[in-house]
Amino acid sequence: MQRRDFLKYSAALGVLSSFPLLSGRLYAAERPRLPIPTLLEPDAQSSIRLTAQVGKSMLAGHQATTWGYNGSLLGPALRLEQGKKVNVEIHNRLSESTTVHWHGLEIPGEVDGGPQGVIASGASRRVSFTPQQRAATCWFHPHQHGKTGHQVAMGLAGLVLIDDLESRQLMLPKQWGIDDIPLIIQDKRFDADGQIDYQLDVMSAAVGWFGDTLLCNGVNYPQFGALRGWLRLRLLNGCNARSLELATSDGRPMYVVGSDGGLLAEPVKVESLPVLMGERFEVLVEVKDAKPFEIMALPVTQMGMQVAPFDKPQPVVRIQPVPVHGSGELPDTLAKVPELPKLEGLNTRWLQLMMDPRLDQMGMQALMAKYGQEAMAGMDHGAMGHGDMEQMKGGMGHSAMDHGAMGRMANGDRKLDIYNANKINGKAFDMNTPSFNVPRGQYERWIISGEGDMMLHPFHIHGTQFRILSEDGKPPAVHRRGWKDTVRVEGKRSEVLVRFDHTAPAQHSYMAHCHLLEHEDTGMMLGFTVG
Ligand SMILES: [Cu+2]
Repeated sequence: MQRRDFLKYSAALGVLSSFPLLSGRLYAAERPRLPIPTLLEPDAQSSIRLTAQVGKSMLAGHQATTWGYNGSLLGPALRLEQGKKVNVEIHNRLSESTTVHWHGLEIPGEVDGGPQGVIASGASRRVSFTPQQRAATCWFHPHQHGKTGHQVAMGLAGLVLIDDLESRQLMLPKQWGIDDIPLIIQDKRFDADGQIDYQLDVMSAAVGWFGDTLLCNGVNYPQFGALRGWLRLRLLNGCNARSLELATSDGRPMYVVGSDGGLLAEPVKVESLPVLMGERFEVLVEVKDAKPFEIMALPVTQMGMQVAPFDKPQPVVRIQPVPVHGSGELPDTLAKVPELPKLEGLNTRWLQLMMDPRLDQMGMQALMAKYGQEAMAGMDHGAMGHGDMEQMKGGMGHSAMDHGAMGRMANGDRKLDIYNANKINGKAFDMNTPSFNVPRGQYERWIISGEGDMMLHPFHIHGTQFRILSEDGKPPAVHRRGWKDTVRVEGKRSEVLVRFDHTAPAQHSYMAHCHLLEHEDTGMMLGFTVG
């Protein structure tokens, strides 16, 4: 099935095409249009059908084999209603097992789609749930242990939009594909044949799999025809390992109205917006005049992520105003976000993220060997943990960085098992052994520590929308104080206030893990039960 079969172009382009004289001038002919994922709502039987399948997509000028839901790349946007039950029938037409995890949804462990919710090749699974949480932009993606990074890289990801009464009453832009648009941002790398070039190896297990091409809704640097007025962008960082920092090309501000789990109390104006892997933010930008602008991804100081072309700002999408006025507004107030409860006396859990020091060192050496010093750009200032920068530079010299040296290291006293080299509290992920049980309905304070390495670990917890108490040793930014399911951990400690309102048995435990997918796939994950 071709991508056009399920990714329909924006209706705003229909508006534009009624101005034929303008459209030729306004649209750069060579720039592809931003595909908008089809909205998929439950049918009369409250059912939605999702099929994970293989297809072909034009990516970076080549026909590449890609995977998608109900199409060849990415998937539809499911629109669900708070309090309304949905039955999702998931068919797996891939040649390998997969799972479908509902990232950000507060639903029972049985239907959460973690690594235990396996759907064999050719098989199907039906899950039913009723979202009770507030309006939010969530997403769904595979969670097949050891394969998540590959399956996401191949294209499996889709959005879940939850609506509620409060959100419907706001004057926010809400015409899908016209003034309410998703931007699913992902980087990819291609081999000489134009195929997606994925590896899970020492380098990617340490720093993550990253690419040299930025895609927005599956297309490199597309353009979108926007009404004059407020434009709502539902941003998803769908990259395996790359954190993003987004800004407009002309410096116009963005107003953050929502984070992972719902709307903020009021809009927060930002000049640029860091978005971690797995995170979503909803922002409004004002499209006032006829001047086009870009949403840009600025360089970030994350190991490996300043390799060219990401040493310079990269365009994500071009926003081209069309001569029609929009009707959405930026409200002064958005949603009720409750005050934090009293924190004294809460049960506290400690989650220490750990990387095998040999993986840390070998991964960075592999990165330097492949990309040179530029891969380390921005990383010189802080301590680098086990693989201290000066020691590494001194120790490697000029000639030690060949594969022989790597091989000798790998065959040292114990062979490094990369699939179990990342850990939490000293243990790599074990699907059969939940790490602890959390009483249902009770607040807990979880401290997630990244002390010991300087890697970025966006830490995600299933089954809950939490509140960030402190983030990497600092108070959270204002726009990160609402509902979240992912928190930044980068060398220091982060504290979150969690509560689980549904149960998760040992056979379908909830996961807590790093959302750098190659860290997750190589062990930086634990399962826990709620009951
Ligand atoms: Cu990590």
